[in-house]
Amino acid sequence: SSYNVAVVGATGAVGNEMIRVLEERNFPVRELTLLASERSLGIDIDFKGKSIPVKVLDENSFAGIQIGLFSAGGSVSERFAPIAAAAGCVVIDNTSAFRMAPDVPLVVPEVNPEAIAQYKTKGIIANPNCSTIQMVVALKPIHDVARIRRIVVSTYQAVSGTGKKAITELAEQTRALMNCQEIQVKVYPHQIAFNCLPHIDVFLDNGYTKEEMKMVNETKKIFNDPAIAVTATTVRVPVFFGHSESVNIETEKKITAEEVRKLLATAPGVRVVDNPKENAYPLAIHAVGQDDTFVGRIREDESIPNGINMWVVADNIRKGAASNAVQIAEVLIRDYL
Ligand code: A2P
Ligand code: 11C
Repeated sequence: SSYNVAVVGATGAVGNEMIRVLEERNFPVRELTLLASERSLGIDIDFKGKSIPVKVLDENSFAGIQIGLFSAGGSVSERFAPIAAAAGCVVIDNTSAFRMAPDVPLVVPEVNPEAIAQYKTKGIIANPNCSTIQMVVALKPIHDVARIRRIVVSTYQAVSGTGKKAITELAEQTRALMNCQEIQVKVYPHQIAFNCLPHIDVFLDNGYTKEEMKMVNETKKIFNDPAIAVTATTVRVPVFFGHSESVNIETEKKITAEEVRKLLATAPGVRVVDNPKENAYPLAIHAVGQDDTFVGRIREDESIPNGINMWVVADNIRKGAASNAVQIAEVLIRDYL
């Protein structure tokens, strides 16, 4: 059978990739509805050789639609996801609006596909934050055998995580600076070209950013392990696509670097690239366009008895957002619809 699917935020960085991933993975789409704001009226987007006009999202957009992939920002999801669910559409929401709601599953198919069953209560499944997704894909196999007690993560995140406007801002600032011209600073509070900003999303009262606390709270929920200790520093870097992460873990049981390498070599969704002598390690430029999470620089943390360091890279728009959402939809139709 095939399904009527809507993409909400179809003209955005993630929404557009959702359309590409549906096409590439040959998701059984009967009819594809593309939704955005009135700013996008008149835009057509190709899907499987057909040009589809973008429609304006409103309360009546979801009649007859079975699956809605949402990526138009938290406030749009807060308002429209319940409306879609009430119309019988299962919402797979890429925003942070519902991730921590106790009756909304937060799912990475390689890690906790069984959680999808919970979708029936609200009709909503949440897609985690991009920086969380790639970290848990890499850590799940280790957690299963050695039990991770604590994670210390620092991220190097691409501007595409902020959306289309930020991609333009990095390109324009780079061009301007290379031509000795004045730059415009609009999307971020500071220049992003040739710079690193230890600031992603808004600052909270505890001194952390919201992005950092997403990594803490979402990891506990996805692993269904409130005891796991997580601390994060999230940094925006002048990279267009692909988030990189330095991940340090402390495990209950000793696990060697060689054992981690072996474990990850057969883990779903993981590709080990770890041959430093040949300068082989995961790179953002190699992860772009891929759905795997790349892991390398695997080594024992010699400062503690049971510690591992690694470098984890993925395409934030694909595995971090669009591909993970479509993979959730694939499990949903296989096991539930
Ligand atoms: P539009 O292009 O019409 O503004 P990005 O994260 O790359 O900035 O993209 C955001 C996506 O969310 C775009 O497709 C954008 O559509 C859509 N969007 C933003 N606000 C709304 C809204 N109020 N209603 C519908 N779609 C929205
Ligand atoms: C970034 N992680 O790179 C953010 C983007 O909660 O879905 C995704 C925000 C989210 O800026």
